[in-house]
Amino acid sequence: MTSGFFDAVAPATFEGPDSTNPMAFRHYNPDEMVMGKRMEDHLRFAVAYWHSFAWEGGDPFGDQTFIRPWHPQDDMGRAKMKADVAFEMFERLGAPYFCWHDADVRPEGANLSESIDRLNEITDYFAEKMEGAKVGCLWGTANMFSHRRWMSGASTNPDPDVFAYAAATVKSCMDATQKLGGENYVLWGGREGYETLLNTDMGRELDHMGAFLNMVVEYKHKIGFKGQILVEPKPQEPSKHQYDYDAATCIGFLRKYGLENEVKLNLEQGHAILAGHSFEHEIAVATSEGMLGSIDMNRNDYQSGWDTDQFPNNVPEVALCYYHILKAGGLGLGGTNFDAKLRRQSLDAEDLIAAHVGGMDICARGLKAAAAMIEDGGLEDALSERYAGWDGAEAQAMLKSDLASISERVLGGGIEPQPRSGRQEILENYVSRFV
Ligand code: XLS
Ligand code: NI
Ligand code: NI
Repeated sequence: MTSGFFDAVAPATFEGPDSTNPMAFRHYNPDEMVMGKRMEDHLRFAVAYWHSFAWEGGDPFGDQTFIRPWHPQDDMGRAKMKADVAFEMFERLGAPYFCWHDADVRPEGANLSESIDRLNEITDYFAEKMEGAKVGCLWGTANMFSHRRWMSGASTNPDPDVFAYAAATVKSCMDATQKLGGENYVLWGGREGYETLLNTDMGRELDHMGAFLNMVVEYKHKIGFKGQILVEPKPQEPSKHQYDYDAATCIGFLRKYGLENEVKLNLEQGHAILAGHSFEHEIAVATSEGMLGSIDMNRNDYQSGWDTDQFPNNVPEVALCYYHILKAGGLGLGGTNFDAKLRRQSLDAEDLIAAHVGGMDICARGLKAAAAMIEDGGLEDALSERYAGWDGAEAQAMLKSDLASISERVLGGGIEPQPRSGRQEILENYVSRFV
């Protein structure tokens, strides 16, 4: 028996590029082979439990707009009803994965022990539903930013009791992620930062965050968790400044605390925009360091200055992201998570399905375009040609040389560099042929 929530919505199926059915996939065809691999296995889509089922449609100027049968979310019975609906949606979409925080799957308990009991109870319920279903857990995480106890940070809190509470919370969420066969565990530090430097000892807080992450890695090995540990950069919001500012900052942090071989990055388009980057840039930074873990493929509005978490709708942008991902060998254990929410006026069950169908389709189209560019090889050829000078033995030797000898060679040999075109417009025109 189903919950009935989606009864009025037809199941999403693949109908091909010419379909005019708004609820059908035109590009996402899970079994279609792209560069020798099933499309589903490239994209590894995940639904975010928090935005799709727990978020109630509030914004800073108004509260709840969504009225769902599982509201208010303060009761375990209704948490199970929410899970029933969530798993129905995963199946309808053919979504291979979902992601969750402790706070969106269970109501907060009177104390940590009750909160953990509830987390265990609801994730046991998930585990039952996952038996025989095709959906898996891409990642789990702890919400250490909503409750007032986290207002001054979790691992970076000036109060050691909050650090301890955070450690116990993350342990419980890692245990639950492992129980669900999760392929990754994510840490996003929305309150790991500051509101004002007047009350903040930044060096000390960073040391605490580094120590905390080392404990997470130690615990991963202790319990034999086979997944990846990922941190998710975001420069600000909700804090004025967050320490995990962007991919480059996170990589520096991981190296400083000896975690560069243990922790990778979960990158999000909206966070890239807030940091003044493109998503493509963040992905290129991570792949150039071998540290791409997974992606949150939700976009920001370019004007609002908030993390608006909209479903992706821009094929050229998405295509270039997958281009870098494919070039780096794919998402591996990571996936494409829609950390995306409906607009608060999109009230209907149909809106929820349509949003995911559209997002999945845009990504599929982007992936196909990216694969076509890789197979054609035009961009790679242009790169090889641009850097060809470095293939020579003399150029390579120079990298191990020193300023004085190089200077001698330049002055003695009369080296006179001749500028060459970067051919940007030609390359942009090339990309337009595929997207
Ligand atoms: C918030 C983050 C969050 C993480 C998981 O901006 O994107 O949703 O992905 O805590
Ligand atoms: Ni976000
Ligand atoms: Ni995210």
